Amino acid sequence: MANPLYDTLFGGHQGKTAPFLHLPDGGTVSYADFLAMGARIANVMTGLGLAAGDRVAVQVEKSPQALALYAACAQAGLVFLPLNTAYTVEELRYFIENSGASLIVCDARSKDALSPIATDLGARIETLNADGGGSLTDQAQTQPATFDTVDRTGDDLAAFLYTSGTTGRSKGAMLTQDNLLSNAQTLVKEWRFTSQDVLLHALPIFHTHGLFVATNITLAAGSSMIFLPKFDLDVMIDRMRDATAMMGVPTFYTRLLGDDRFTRDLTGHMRLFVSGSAPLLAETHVQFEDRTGHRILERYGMTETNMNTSNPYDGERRAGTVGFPLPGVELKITDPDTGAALPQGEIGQIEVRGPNVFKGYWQMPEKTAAELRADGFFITGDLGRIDADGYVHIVGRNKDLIISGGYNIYPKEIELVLDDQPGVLESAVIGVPHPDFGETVLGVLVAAPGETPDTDTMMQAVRTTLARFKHPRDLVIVDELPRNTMGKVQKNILRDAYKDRFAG
Ligand code: MLC
Ligand code: AMP
Repeated sequence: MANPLYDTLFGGHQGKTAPFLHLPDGGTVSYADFLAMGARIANVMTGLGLAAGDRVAVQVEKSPQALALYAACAQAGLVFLPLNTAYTVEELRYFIENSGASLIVCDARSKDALSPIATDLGARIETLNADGGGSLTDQAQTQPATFDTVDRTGDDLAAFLYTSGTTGRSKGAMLTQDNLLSNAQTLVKEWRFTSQDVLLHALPIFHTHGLFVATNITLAAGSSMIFLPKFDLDVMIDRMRDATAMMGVPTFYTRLLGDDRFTRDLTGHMRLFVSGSAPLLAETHVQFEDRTGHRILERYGMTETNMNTSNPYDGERRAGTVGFPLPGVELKITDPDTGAALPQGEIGQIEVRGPNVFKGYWQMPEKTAAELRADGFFITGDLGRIDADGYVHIVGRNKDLIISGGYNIYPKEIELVLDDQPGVLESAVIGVPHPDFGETVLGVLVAAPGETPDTDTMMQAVRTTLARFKHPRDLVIVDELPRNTMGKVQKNILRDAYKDRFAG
């Protein structure tokens, strides 16, 4: 027996003294030390009584120890459930309860707030702080640096990532070992990663991009990462000279381009710049090439599928497109009403099938059936077309979703909070263009008859309920919302009316 994910991504680096992580203070963490850290944490978790298949809910800052917790889960056969550090306690309660997590790992600052949830659920709670300290790593120190890897098959679950739904309820996307492994191995080949690469890593590690793309590729290639806690423009520019590749959301690229220190000279040695998670404006692609001589490689992925398409490493990286389906991934454009495949060139919904496609939503068979067809095709909710040369273009979304700085925001979730506020009859939350975040959130409200809702009170309610990145940047009060003959709010009319609200 074996454990394909652990054996392939981690186990092969046993005893290797080469660096895996380059830290902001100039220090490094070798592969061997990283694996030892993971094994010690795996010993702690099994000592707490966790067994294969149990979920570990994790809301911690980015640190080598946080990444070692991911390695530990893989080695012990536990399901890793990373959570955005911006989530409020109210948001976390749902994820923890829904997943039935056996262990919660959080920053010491959140322990008091999360302990009642752990008690209700009969879950353990341990801490891991931004500096790597905490009860989890304290216990790990006295544990053996080796751990007997738990047997798993490629079809066993490796991770849950929660993704919001159009009804406002989040769904736990179940990702198997094979989903993660197949994608990492494909991307290493497609993007030509080798052990010589050094990836500039400033993405969060609680989402697909920073964890399953950037980190898993590094592990699969045996390369190393400059592991930064977050995107900081000065640090990015400072460390660029030590890197060979960078991955980022479009905001990374627009911020870099906004700085005069970001030059052809600074980037001359770089091998690859990858963008994804949100649309990269063709204009940004062109400006980037003018400034640096590099063409950004844009790819397209999702929580449920990891990466689906990529522009070519060799060959034309076409601005405004997401390239071709990756090897092993089938992609078709279908009629949203009938599901029938559309002729080449027509716009329809994007469906994908392949070893990268998730197993379904945790304990939500109806939602799974609605999006994941019996024949294995997943309905992405994105609208696109394939041009005459085979490049996939994403032209819009068939789902009510805002993507701000690479974070997904489901309007329904915010509308539910706004509608609940005194003096509000109804609300519509829309995404409008924003120079830094690509899109940002605007709340449009209708007052109840004779009422004048207080927008400050409303923002206060939003703040206590929802993560900061979901907060509307502004609230506007209108007489009525535009509706079609079926009574459905026409958000396209609102988006058009407010498209210049945050113009740069
Ligand atoms: C931070 N803020 C945001 C925000 N990020 N608001 C809206 N959208 C965001 N994305 C808040 C901060 O809390 C802060 O609040 C204020 O906005 C300004 O913060 P900032 O300092 O300018 O932001 P910063 O911390 O620099 O973060 C911006 C960012 C970050 C773009 C660097 O959001 C980021 O790293 N995004 C990457 C997201 C990602 O990894 N997505 C991948 C998903 S996987 P205040 O209170 O100070 O005003 C996926 C699949 C795939 O989509 O295909 O990859
Ligand atoms: P998430 O569920 O957070 O992983 O977000 C996935 C969504 O991000 C996709 O369904 C797309 O709408 C969007 N997305 C990811 N990459 C791109 C891209 N390169 N261009 C446009 N949209 C993208």
